Amino acid sequence: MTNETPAASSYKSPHWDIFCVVVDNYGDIGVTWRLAKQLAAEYQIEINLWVDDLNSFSHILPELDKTLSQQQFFGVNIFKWNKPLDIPYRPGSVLIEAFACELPSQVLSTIDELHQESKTNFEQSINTASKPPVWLNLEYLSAEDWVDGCHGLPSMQASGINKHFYFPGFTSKSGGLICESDLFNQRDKWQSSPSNKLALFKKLGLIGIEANDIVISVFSYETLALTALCNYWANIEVQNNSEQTAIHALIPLGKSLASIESLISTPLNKIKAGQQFTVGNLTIHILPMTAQTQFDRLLWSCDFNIVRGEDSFLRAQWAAKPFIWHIYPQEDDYHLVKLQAFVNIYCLNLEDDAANAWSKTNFAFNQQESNVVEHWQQLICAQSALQQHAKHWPIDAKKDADLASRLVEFVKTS
Ligand code: TRH
Repeated sequence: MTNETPAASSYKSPHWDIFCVVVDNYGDIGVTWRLAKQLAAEYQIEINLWVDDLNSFSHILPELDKTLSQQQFFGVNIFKWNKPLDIPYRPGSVLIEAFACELPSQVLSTIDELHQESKTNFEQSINTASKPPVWLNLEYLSAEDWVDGCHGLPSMQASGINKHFYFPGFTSKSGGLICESDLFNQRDKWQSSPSNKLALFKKLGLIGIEANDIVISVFSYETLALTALCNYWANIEVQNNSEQTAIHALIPLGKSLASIESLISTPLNKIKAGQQFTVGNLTIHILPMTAQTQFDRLLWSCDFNIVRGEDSFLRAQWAAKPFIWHIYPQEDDYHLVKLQAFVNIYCLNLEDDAANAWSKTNFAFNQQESNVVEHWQQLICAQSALQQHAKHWPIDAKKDADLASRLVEFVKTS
């Protein structure tokens, strides 16, 4: 170190840094953005969220200015993470790498320097606060059994610093689930009056939805199962030859549209937000992507939600409505193992017929099977049991503490 360069410890502050690489879609930024907002709002922690792709981020935070290298929303400092890093890194008390993203070399060398300083100070019995930040790798959510055994484990890095693996999960021994402290109250208040959902639909420009119509949100990847379901919903009246409640599918711009292209006879590149297509009993409404809080309210407002990935999957559970989870596909169909692990815990206290229909519908949807329609019909027969279960599930799943509060405790004891 030269005389001109101050010691790394002289920059140390109590803030937390969260680094996020947008690998694919919106899940990486979706999860880190939720966590950052909650830590800032509920724990008054200064959060620096470093994101490498502001364009993806702007889909779930429309106010974001993609050209700015630094900006603040909801009390969170958002930094554009250019490679190499062109904003100086100031070590804080916690350093979170989301989903094993590779941290910038500038960050790694700074914490290494802090570690060396703290070792020297310890050897010389000098009492300073020059410890490196608590370093965590925030992992993907899974309901698999092994999560409990791996949560919190340290991994010694070449520099001699421990990095801890933080695993979200559904058990008390895991890292918990992201859930804002007032979320369930807000949801219950919202759902207590149908006028809230109707006002939201109006605000979104959705025309023709009556209070008793069936409204289904669809945020999935491409799958033939969705095509089959939409065809079924469109033709229900014809098949049953009876008066049928109208069905509305609310579909944001994105991957689901490839699966309904044939149904509405409109090429993908001509489908725009705000359009509406009626096919038999089904009306498809095309939505723009909206901010996360509005997306949550949309899930609260629908009768059934089809969600995907990691974050919308959890938000569908918090919505207390029945849902299908289109899990992010992985090599060798490993996602089906993850799906089964979740099905096992979700169905534990669900009566057999409902559990069977729900599980089969989810597997058929994920395996692109057209017999998803048969399972869906069974699922509708078990609707009231499913709805009741969906209402209780969030309390069971959250347990005594959410992810942010467990994380804050974890940091205190690390
Ligand atoms: O976008 P995703 O498919 O992200 C995926 C998964 O997280 C997957 O686990 C991961 O491995 C992969 O990315 C790399 O699905 P997910 O996780 O549901 O994220 C979507 C985010 O977008 C979520 O935070 C909700 C948000 N969203 C909005 O804010 N507004 C919207 O209008 C919509 C449709 C979504």
